[in-house]
Amino acid sequence: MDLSTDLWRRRYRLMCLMRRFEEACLTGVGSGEIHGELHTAIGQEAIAAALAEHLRPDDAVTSTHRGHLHAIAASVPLRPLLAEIFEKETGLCGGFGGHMHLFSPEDRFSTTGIVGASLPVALGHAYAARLEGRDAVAVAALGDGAVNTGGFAEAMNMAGVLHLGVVVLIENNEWAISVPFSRSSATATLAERAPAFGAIGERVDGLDPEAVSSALGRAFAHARSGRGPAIVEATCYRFRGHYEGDLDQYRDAGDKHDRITHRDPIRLTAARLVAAGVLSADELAGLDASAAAEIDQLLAVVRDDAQPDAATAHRHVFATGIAPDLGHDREDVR
Ligand SMILES: Cc1ncc(C[n+]2csc(CCOP(=O)(O)OP(=O)(O)O)c2C)c(N)n1
Repeated sequence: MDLSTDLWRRRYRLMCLMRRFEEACLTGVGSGEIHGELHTAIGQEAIAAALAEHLRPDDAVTSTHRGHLHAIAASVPLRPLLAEIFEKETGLCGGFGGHMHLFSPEDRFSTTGIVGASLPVALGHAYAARLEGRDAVAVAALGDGAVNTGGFAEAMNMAGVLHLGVVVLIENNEWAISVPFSRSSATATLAERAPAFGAIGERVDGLDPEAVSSALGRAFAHARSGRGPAIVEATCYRFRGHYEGDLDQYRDAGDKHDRITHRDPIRLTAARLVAAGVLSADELAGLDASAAAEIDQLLAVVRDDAQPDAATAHRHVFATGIAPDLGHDREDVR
């Protein structure tokens, strides 16, 4: 089989799988199985799918409150990932973290709900790789809002000073909750801030997996070769509200409808592949059907998993063995 056809097959299926995964999470919100604010990245699949193509097993990825797809890109196993989101004891963190707190040390993957806080953690990974003599890259995936935090500027400067192998993947979906990018950035793009930090930077169409993958290829090569940090700003649009339950009254309803209908990265990719004769509409439908079946099966398994025992609710609340005993002991605090 033609290599590029095979690449497109994998890429397209992964985008579909990511969409179906997020839809499974929506099901859990609707049924009341998932509690709290759930943030999906529906509409942003092309970016995470492209990221998956560049990661080596020893690379690290740090992400945000909108981190499901980055976890999939980082090869975090789907069963414990979905189980954590569904708050099950089979989850990555035993169901204690929930959807915003996904940690998989084996995959060097973590998220944080604190906006802007994923980048300093990526710096730690990159510095550790340097000390261990590995040419691993640390990716910090974050949103356009995170770029305006103080921690972002501090961490970027340090990455530049130390020439750390950090790739900053900014998903510019035009909104930070209800604040539009156009009213929160002093620069027309975020990529153009890169030189201030001794980094390279470029902006790409985040609806086009090929464009994102090419830009990431350049960024990874730069970071891996010890030349310092790289920024890729991928433009996109989130299809859902900021979180499930957000009334989303700050965005123009007509524009939103238009984007979802005409600027869906999965549909755009499918149309391009068919037009170029790379894959047929039937083949594409088959790839989506197989991704949907995989997620349906996974959802059924996870739904059957048990929730953590209520008696363990205080586990991980109090540190044991590392601090002076203050009298409020762990297992007996129930
Ligand atoms: C330090 C901090 N400030 C504020 C918040 C509240 N908050 C949660 S998400 C968010 C917006 C983030 O926007 P962006 O970085 O663009 O990511 P997106 O949600 O668009 O993916 C804010 C302000 C937070 N979690 N942490």
